[in-house]
Amino acid sequence: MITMNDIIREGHPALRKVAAEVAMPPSSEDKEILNSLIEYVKNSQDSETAQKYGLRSGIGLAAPQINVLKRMIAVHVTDNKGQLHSYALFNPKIVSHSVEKAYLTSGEGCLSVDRQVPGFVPRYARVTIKAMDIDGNPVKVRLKGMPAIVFQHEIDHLNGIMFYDHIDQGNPLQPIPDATPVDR
Ligand code: K2U
Ligand code: NI
Repeated sequence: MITMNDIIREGHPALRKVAAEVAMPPSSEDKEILNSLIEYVKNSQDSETAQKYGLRSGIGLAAPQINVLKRMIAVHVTDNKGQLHSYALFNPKIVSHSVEKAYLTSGEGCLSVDRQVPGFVPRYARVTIKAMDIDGNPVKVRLKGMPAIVFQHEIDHLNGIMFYDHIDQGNPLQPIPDATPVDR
């Protein structure tokens, strides 16, 4: 199982690289890696397991964060209507998005960043994602709110982008004009 020792931290060059597409159909090794990502996110949200293994709670994780430069992400997050969005995906791609922006009012964090970085992160309010599931079947999901934000944070990791790259350093806590605030 993945623990915090397996998660690389900012400064590690892999966090600034572009990850490679995963060949389809997925190999058993790639399926195991993807499974370990979703297992981490679920474990980290189980207080007993998180405490036992010292896991930092996460709602998403991308393969580059465990030094695997392949396009794989896991997301396990409940939206503000209480609907669970749980995905383990290969080669996710934002195929369309709203013009409208949104941002998490609490700002964002990252399992690979051991410090608070205050500031609002502009994201698309709604995204349509195409990807392959763990068995190599095509998936298409339309997301808004917190799940949309998490997917954008994780897909950024596949392109070597960190959440704070999007923050307006001149005025980090300036609410983003014409954007929808999203509460956790
Ligand atoms: O990719 C990661 O490092 C996991 C991130 C995911 C994230 C997505 C969107 C906005 C913030 C973070 C976090 O560490 S998960 C921790 C967390 C948990 C609940 C709400 C926000 C952040
Ligand atoms: Ni992150």
